Amino acid sequence: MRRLLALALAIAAMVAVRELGGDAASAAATPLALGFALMGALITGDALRRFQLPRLTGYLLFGVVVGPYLSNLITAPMAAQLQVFTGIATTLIALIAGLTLSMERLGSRFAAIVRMTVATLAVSMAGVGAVGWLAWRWLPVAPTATGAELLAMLALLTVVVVSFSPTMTAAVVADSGARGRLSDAVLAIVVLADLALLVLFAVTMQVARVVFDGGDGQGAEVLSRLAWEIGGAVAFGVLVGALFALYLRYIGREITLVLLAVCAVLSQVGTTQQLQPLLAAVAAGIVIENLAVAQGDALRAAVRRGAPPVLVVFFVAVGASLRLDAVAAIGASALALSAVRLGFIRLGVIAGVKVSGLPDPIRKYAWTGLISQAGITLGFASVIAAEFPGWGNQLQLLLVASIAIHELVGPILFRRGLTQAGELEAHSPRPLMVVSNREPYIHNQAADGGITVSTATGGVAVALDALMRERGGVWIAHGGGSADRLVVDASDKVAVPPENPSYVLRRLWLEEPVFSAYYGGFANEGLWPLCHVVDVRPKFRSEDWEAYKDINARFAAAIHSEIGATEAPVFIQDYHLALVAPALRALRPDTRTALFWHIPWPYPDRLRICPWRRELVAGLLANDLLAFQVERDRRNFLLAAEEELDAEVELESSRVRFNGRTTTVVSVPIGVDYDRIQGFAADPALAAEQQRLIELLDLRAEVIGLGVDRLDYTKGIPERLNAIDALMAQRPDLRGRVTFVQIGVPSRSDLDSYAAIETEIGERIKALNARYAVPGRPPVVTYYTTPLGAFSLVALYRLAHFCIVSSLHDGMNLVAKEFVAARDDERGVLVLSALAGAAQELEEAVIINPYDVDAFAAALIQAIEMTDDEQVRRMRAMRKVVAGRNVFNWASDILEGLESIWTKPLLYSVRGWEDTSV
Ligand code: GDG
Repeated sequence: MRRLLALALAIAAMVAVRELGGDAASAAATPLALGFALMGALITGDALRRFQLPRLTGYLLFGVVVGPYLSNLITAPMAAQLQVFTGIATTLIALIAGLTLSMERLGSRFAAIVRMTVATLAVSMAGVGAVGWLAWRWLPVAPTATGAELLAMLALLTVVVVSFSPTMTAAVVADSGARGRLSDAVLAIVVLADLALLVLFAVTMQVARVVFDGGDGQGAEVLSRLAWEIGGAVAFGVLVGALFALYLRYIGREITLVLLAVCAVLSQVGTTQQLQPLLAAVAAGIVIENLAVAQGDALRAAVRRGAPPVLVVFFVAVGASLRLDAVAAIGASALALSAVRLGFIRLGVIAGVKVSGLPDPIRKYAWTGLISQAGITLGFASVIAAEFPGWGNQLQLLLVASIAIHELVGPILFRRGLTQAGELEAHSPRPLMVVSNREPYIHNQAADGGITVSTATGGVAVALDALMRERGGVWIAHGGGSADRLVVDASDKVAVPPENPSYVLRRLWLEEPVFSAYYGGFANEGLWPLCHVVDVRPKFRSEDWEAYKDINARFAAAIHSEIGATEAPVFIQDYHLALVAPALRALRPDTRTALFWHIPWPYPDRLRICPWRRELVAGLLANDLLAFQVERDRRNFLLAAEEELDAEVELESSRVRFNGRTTTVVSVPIGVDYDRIQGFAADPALAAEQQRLIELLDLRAEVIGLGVDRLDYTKGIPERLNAIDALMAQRPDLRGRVTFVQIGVPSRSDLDSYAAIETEIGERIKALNARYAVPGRPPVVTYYTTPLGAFSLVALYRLAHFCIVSSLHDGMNLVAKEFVAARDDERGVLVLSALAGAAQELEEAVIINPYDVDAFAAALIQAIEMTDDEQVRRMRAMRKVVAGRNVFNWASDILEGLESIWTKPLLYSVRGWEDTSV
């Protein structure tokens, strides 16, 4: 019923529009008519999308079907206004085509793409021209023509028949969400080819004018007109583009509006001054794209906002102007022409790939992207018809009929080509290359001579392993296990996971003393304390720096040798590998890399401690995407890029331009594998494991507190012990009733600073236990330094009444999130340092300052005495955050961000968690 009512309303409105359009009030009716066309076309486009067809085919079909009725609906004054609108639309589309041609993105491939374009054009034009010559007398244009006249007509026919549609190509890519080399290359080829064809068309038109209108003594005039039409258009486009780029850079407001105004100017000035408006628009687009690189995000957002209605109207108009009657009248010739065109384009692509060396998907599928024809071809045809009414009209009819075929078939075939080349979103993601210092599987020699495999502990390694199992690919890491060499093949690879191999682990053998200088030295005695605000002096030694550079270069060489033809994106982990990207780029300029910096980034004054800070910042800027844990780190990095390198930083879009490259810098907080932890929590074996832990750790106390840390001076363990000391001093009634379990896994113990903290913690715990011992009751602190399995850890998290994370400075801190993920009973209190990244997200924790002993002790009391209701309220809120941003969201935000940097709008936004149900 409602649908019928809506239909009746729509019909009534259309009639009203028609009435309005008849009189002077037509100005109001035009937008209304436009609105109806928009709505109808959008619905048709959406319907076709369900059948895996491009939306724009829907708009076209809508235009074809409704076209004849539109001419009834739209009155003459309205049509004139719409003409202006479609003028702007066509120019915007040409401008968008120009915007796709980024020299930076195409980089080293640009020369290859130019060669490919030239070869494809040369072969297709030669082929179409030759067949046209042979078949001329059968073509319904001017069969009896001979000599110069025939040549001029043939030349025009060839240029127009071969021409392509950047708009349709770009629209299919955008509509299908395709990304990859094929879509990149096809877009560039189409734009470059059409630029060349626009010039050729202008030249050929001048020749035709001389031939048909008598060219005696007009040589100079012809040349000057040509220079004006082409040179003037390019110059005007470049000027407008440069002005707009300046506007973007220095003002940057209301960009969508200004963009449309720029298109109106290009279209109006172009038409009235006899400049080629489309050529000017493409030129402007190229200039804007390549001058305002850092403003790319804002620009793309503006295009995204402004383009859809314009595109819909454009395609409907094209659809409405399609002459199906022409197809019927001269269908055979048009079909033959299409077949010849397609055949030679395919040959051209084969030749192009030969001379350019572009990779496989391009050889196989590029031709599908070169079929569509639309605005530019129609434009050419109508110019010819207008200037040469006799044979020009005949030619136009023939061209329009074949355009109709290409317009309908092209997008469908291109979408299929993209699907088959694996560039559509629906396709399974591409293999991945993960690079980290530490390996996910370690083979060790057992005492009995056998070989054991252990997995790396820690949430990140587990999550990346899960990701690799799903996507496949190669993980490159240092082989540190005693039996690692025994299980690899001749190229140092082993398939993992051992029980069900699904990806490859490639091991690097990093020998002493270089390894220690790189790992223990530069990374852990230099960068680690540099990036954490703690009282440990960073040590920077030249020999460590040399080792660091050397080993980073070895990682890069391994990536280069492994990546082969896979074009896998490279995901680099952490501060050990800051210089991998520049070394890799020297070997392989167009690899896509992202680096995640797991620890904080120092503020500018602290960064200045590092003698090689500039090399570090520049090295990180060799990545396409650089991600930090929290906004504070991202900001500090952007400051460093500005202050140390004078790089161009666009704060809003987070893009940094340095050394001719652009890097997107984002903050993407890491999460935990929430579902896996939930799975452990629900496991029936959990109760037995808890019982085992109660006995192992002597957990008889009424209240259990918990801390789980690598023994690192950044984790604030002595400060935690200070607070427990203060608590026991202030509240003797709690002695013997509260036990605090500290799981402290030694790490980096061969460095002095770590050995010192281990000793200090051991002694402090002993002293505490002696001071507050209650005979017959459990100790104040139970200290356990053997690593536990992940399942045991979850069992322990669920035994605790509260968990303390008291880092002095921490990138994120996964323990805080793991504790929350494990508590589906919605009980337990998280006492969390404000200085850990996690505190920015887990606002409902009891937030402490580890340096403020008394307040810290008071927070412990608050945790111990917290009511059930309050525990539930806080835990619920925190669980929502942790569930909504799990480690897979983290990885896919980074990887999707990396893959879409060039092919999709650059607006990078981190997945929101607000709507997640827990
Ligand atoms: C860096 C940043 C950032 C600990 N003991 C055992 C065990 N663990 C696991 C925990 C947790 C991981 O180790 C420790 O992660 P953290 O985040 O707490 O700290 P870092 O090692 O310093 O990590 C840090 C992190 O990178 C990720 O980006 O959050 O800020 O410093 O997953 O569960 N795991 C097992 N047994 C143990 O005994 N199985």
